[in-house]
Parts: sequence; structure tokens; C-alpha cells
Amino acid sequence: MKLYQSPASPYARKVVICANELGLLPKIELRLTSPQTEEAYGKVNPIHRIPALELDDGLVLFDSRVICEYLDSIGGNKLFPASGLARFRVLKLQALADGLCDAAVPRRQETLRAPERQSKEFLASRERMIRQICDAWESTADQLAGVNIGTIATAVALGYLDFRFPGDEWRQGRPKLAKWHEEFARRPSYQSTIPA
Ligand SMILES: N[C@@H](CCC(=O)N[C@@H](CS)C(=O)NCC(=O)O)C(=O)O
Repeated sequence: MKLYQSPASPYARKVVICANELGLLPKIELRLTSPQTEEAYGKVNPIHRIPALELDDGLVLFDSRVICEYLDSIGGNKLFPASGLARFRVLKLQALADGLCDAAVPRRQETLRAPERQSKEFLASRERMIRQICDAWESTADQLAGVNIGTIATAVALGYLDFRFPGDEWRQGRPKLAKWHEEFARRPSYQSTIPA
């Protein structure tokens, strides 16, 4: 299998951590990809986003949620509870974490524009979303338990804030979330994927 990815992408990092936790990493070739500049990548993934996973028979899967669920299905079903409320709790956690990335990645892109072209309103609204998502995690920190798609996605999203927005200081005033992340971040799958 080939995973089109970049170490800086939180969505790709989530997939790599899942693969590692499932013992599937040795079966996956990691292909460094710049989705915005590589025109040929559109033949792999027409929506030009990473990650995408190309299976050995040529089938290409995207986005990260689909890829993670596929990997879980071939790796022993350890990261997605099969049914019931347990399943929807972790799916909701993943949605919250992806929501943070969906706010933080465009925020980062906006900060790369010339200062006079940046939208203060856009940046402020993304910062507010990120703050409120972190507050939601802090107030339901007891749900951050175990290693599953929800906790992996949460740890990765917070890691993206550490990587791109250390000035946010998300740990300030969120002691439960900070403690949980400190413990989760000790996992080799997390440590080995910290973006440089
Ligand atoms: N919902 C998608 C989001 C993927 C995504 O937005 N990836 C970013 C990189 S972090 C990307 O490929 N951006 C390229 C672009 O927007 O042109 C997923 O979970 O895979």
C-alpha cells in the first residue's frame, strides 16, 4: 500500500499513527506529496488532498476518516468500536478533532499571506473555534480514555497546535486536557510522528 502524505499534515499524521498502533506500518510505503503543486497527484486523488491510500489492487481511498476505518478493518478492529454509543462517542471525538484541524489548517494558510491581505475577521473566527473546541475537550476530559480513533485524532489535533500555533498556549487553563495529552504523547506512535 502507498500512503500519499506529508509529516506536517495532521490528517496524514492521524493515519500514520493508526497504522502504527495496528502494526500495519511495515506494509505501507510513505510517499511525500505536495497536493497543491503536484498536478499528477490529481490522477491519484482528484480532490488534491492528502492523505490518500493506494491499495495494492490500485483502489485509492480518501479522506483520512475512510483510510483509518479501512486500516482498522484489516488490522484487527481495535480503534473503532463496532456499534452502539461507544462507537458514536469516539466518532464524535474524531469529528471534534478534525473540526479543529479544519479551522487550524486554513488559519495557518491565511497567516502565510502578505499581512495586508490577511483577514482579521477570518483569523479571529478560527481562533475562537479552536478555543471552544479545546474548552469542549477540557469539560469532557473523562471521555478521553484508551487508544481509539477519537483519542488519536484529539492528540494529533493538539499536536498540530503545538507545531503551528505554540503561542495559543492551549494548555493554559485546561489542566485535564494538558495532563491527558502529556500521557498520550508518550506513545511511540505519537513520538515518532512529531512534525519537525
Ligand atoms: N477531510 C480531509 C482533509 C484533508 C486535507 O485538507 N488535507 C490538507 C493537508 S493538511 C490538504 O491536502 N490540503 C491541500 C489543499 O487544500 O489544496 C481528511 O480528513 O483527509
